[in-house]
Amino acid sequence: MYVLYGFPGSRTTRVTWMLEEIGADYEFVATRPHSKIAYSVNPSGKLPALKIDNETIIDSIAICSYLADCHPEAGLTYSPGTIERAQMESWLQFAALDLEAPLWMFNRQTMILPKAKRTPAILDVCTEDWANALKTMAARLGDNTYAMGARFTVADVVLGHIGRWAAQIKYPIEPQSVSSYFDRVQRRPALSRALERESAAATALA
Ligand SMILES: N[C@@H](CCC(=O)N[C@@H](CS)C(=O)NCC(=O)O)C(=O)O
Repeated sequence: MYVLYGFPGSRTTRVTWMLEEIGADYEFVATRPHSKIAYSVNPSGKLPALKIDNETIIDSIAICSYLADCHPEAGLTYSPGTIERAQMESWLQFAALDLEAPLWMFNRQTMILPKAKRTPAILDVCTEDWANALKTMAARLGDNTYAMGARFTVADVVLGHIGRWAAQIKYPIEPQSVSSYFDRVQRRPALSRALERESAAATALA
């Protein structure tokens, strides 16, 4: 059985979403970043982390990819060495480096860091980088239903989660094709189940 250590409503949600997509049996241990429990699974104290027997995987995208690989019957990835796999990995890197990086920096600079550590001049750079990444995303998506075309994959879980995060902090989502794509992937029943599971676990944090 998988044991997910995570903070509800954070990057953890993309892993909970994946676990629901594959129909896995899992325990959800709700904890805060930098808690004693968080340090017991990740030397940085960051979350999420996934425990499988005595092994632990950290970094949400690595965890999601691993889960997709371990459950080929769910059809959420492609075999290593195929062009499709390389293209899907490219989407995952785009998600982490082009989309998530400016979003995370903006989020930290406006809501997380203490005021004395903030650098307001960086906000315009984040907003510009984010807007440019969304334009690139629109061009890459074209008329596709999902990142990889007609097939929903782990890339859509990660991208969809980033879209949800951006909407939560009211970051602009343009053009409309990207906004519609985010709406489409966020309608997955597995995401609703993941959010229910997280909100039930969140009560343990209160
Ligand atoms: N690359 C890691 C980043 C993990 C991360 O930064 N998680 C946040 C919660 S969403 C956290 O633990 N933040 C605490 C910190 O930045 O010190 C991943 O994708 O899992």
